[in-house]
Amino acid sequence: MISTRTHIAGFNFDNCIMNAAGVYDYSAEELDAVQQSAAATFVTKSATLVPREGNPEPRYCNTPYGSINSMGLPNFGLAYYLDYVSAAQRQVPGKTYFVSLTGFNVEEDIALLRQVQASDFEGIVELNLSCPNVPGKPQTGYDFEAVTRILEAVFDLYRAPLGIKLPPYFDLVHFDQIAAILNRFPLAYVNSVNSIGNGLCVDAAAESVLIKPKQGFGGIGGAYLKPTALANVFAFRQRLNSSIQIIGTGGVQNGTDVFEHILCGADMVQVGTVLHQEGVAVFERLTRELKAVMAQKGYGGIDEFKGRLKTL
Ligand code: RRO
Repeated sequence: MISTRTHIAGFNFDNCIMNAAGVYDYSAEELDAVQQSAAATFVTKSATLVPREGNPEPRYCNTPYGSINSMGLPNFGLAYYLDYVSAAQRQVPGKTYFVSLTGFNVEEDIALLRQVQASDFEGIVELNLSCPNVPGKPQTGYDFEAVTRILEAVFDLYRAPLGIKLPPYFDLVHFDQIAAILNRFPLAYVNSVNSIGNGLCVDAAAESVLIKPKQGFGGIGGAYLKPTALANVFAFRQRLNSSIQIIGTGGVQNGTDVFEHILCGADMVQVGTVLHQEGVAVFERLTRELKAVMAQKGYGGIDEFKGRLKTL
């Protein structure tokens, strides 16, 4: 029997594939669909203190090699997602869910975490430090002093399982620097990577950008992202304390891509663009394809190859 079981922060999951924050997780209907699929579990859309409409449309576009988005954090507000998870916890006891949060400053991050603490939430918090699409606001994950300040404040308050979603890094020195900071904190996991921020996709026929916000600049997802995502997973696995797990996100289109993320060190793999394109049936396909790769290689579980990428 081939198993794709995994564990994050001491919680067990029957599968190692789930949605990435921001895809199929905006509304109760979308979250219901993920719950009814072969996905391990769900993470909610990154929630803010108050509901947000997000950026003007068109704000998402598929491209030949992936996608560009500038959603601008549309969400129903944290209370909505906590209510949804609370009901899910009652309906399926023993199952663990992720809630993604993002504040616009450290005070808001703390207020969001206090709201989580005041609820009956029993799952894992993912703090998004990497939204690339809020006009006028840089990605927190590129400001290492801000990351330090936020994590100091967060862990002064919050001791339940918490991971962070990071932007992609592109320089080995930056991996050294950010990993040294992260290793000071009791993080459950690091999720690498968010979309590549502020790419630009062009419609040559129309001589136009594809999306409306920010003059067409947006986060790049899909196949373009895989080498960068794998580099981030592998670089972090080499640098982070072994107690900090890794969720690999970026560029997954098939079971071999999931296998590659795990080989580089991912404990769980999230899918965004391909989920947006194919819908929740993609979880069954990816799981079947991953199992086929494992069967062909003679692996019975993901621990047999996790983090075992060979270098030359
Ligand atoms: O909502 C978005 O525009 C968005 C977010 Br919060 C994020 O973390 N990553 C992304 O590509 N888009």
